[in-house]
Amino acid sequence: MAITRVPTTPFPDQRPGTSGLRKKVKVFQQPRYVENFIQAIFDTVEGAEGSTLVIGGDGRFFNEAVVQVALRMAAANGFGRILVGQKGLLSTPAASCVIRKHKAIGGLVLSASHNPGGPEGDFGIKFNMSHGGPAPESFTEAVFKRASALTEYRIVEGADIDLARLGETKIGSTIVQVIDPVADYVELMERLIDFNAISELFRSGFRMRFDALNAITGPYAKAILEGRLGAPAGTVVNGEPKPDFGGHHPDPNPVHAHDLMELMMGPDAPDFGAASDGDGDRNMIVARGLFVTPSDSLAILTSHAHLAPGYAQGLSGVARSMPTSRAADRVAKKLGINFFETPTGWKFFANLLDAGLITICGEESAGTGSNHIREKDGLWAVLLWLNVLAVTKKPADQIVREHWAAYGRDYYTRHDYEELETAPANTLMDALRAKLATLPGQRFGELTVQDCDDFAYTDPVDQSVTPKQGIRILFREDARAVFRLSGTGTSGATLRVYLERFEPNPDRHSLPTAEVLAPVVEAANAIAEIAARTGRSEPSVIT
Ligand code: VG1
Ligand code: CO
Repeated sequence: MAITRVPTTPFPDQRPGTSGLRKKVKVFQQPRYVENFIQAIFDTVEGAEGSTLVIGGDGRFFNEAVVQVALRMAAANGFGRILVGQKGLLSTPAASCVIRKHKAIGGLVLSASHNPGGPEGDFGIKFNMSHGGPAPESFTEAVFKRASALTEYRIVEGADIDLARLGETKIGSTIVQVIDPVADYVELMERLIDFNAISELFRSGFRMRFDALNAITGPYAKAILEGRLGAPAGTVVNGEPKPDFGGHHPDPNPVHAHDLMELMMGPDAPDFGAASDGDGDRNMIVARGLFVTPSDSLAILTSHAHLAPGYAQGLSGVARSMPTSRAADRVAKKLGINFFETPTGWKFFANLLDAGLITICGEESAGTGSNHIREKDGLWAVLLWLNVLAVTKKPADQIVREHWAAYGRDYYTRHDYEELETAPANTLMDALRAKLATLPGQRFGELTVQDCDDFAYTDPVDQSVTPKQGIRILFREDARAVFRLSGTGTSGATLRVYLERFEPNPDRHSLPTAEVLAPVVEAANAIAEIAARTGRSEPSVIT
């Protein structure tokens, strides 16, 4: 086998963000761009020689071409065995599952997740560690450093591998094994979730719609919901993964999954609605006539998880990202289990999961997961919900309302200002930071600032400190506003403003969210001077 050492020069912008390196497809298509980044990863992985590597992606445009390059580079870099999903496909949770099950040293997951696909859309590459989870910042920073000084990459020249056929081939002495992307994942779900109870539920006439938004979860959802659990054919819609997601924006929220929302809010709504994102790690849950916020979903799953076989022993603890509402905190308190607040991004949960400090975790951005893998897991969350519905025999909206009655309701919304110019967006955050000391006691409309800070996280396991993870403003009226800049966007800057207000009074649990949160929105806009500093009078997306 001839290994070619190709001379290269570094690209200055290969610094991974919240979840891997995410750029426009056009950026990744520059000659040597993909190769450089993959080489920087391989140079950073310790013990690559002879070890097992997992490769797969969400099937978006450019996926297969990058898989082929990654295979030939992995062989040139001495990996012993490569497990690659058939047709180059693996959902993010399935990749995490395969890495753990087959004791791989890590995996390359090709995805820009919830970002749009197609030649004009986004692409991404992330590396997951041997525990199956996203690489921590220490690793991604080392990759960035390496990429910034790279002088050559290694590749084996040769024909493309046939990714359509399951089975083994070789590149030099490296074994390439094309695996069924769904099988290991289904087997794991079967151990955690009560498949019999859910089958019984479907047999009794329960109806749901799962909208895969033409992204990766289609084959997984079809295999499990329709194949194993007996849901009627057609339960999964938009189930074919497409390179451009069929024009869908594969972000499962009420705005981008509008067809599902319309159905679930209409007179012919089935019992339950769900959707997932580009790479299958996010979930959207909709009851009949009621969207379930991801923050509420995390709290509800925390209080009901013991109904599923995988969690029958109870939970050790729960963690949520800082901008996620405080609903899960109250459940943790009631159950007397651990509770942690982490920065945004799944990589911060891995240590807590590995150390057994938590069993379940989630983010306001529609990510929920548990210790079964080290990624968030869209379909798992949907199956756990179905398990809860099957055991309690209650409709989903009733479960949510009962939860509010028991714990109070956290009204929640997120305002995104997308594609801002980078400089003013940074200035907005800096100005906000600068005035933190003066805010407590100040009144904005009907709210008064009680406390505020710039969130810094000390990992309880390895004591690493991650500063500047978002600005939190707490109001005396039990409301909160959080500001941070996105780390997954690919053009300009995106400002995220997270707004919430706690309402303990059950008589006030059925109000329109926008109405309850209007004073918080107003105060947040005034404090951050959003309109003046961004020139925008409205957010681009409200979820
Ligand atoms: C966003 C979400 C964050 C999530 C990340 C990756 O990050 O806010 O909660 O973990 O996307 O999700 P940011 O930095 O843009 O706010 V996925 O499904 O795109 O991998
Ligand atoms: Co995702």
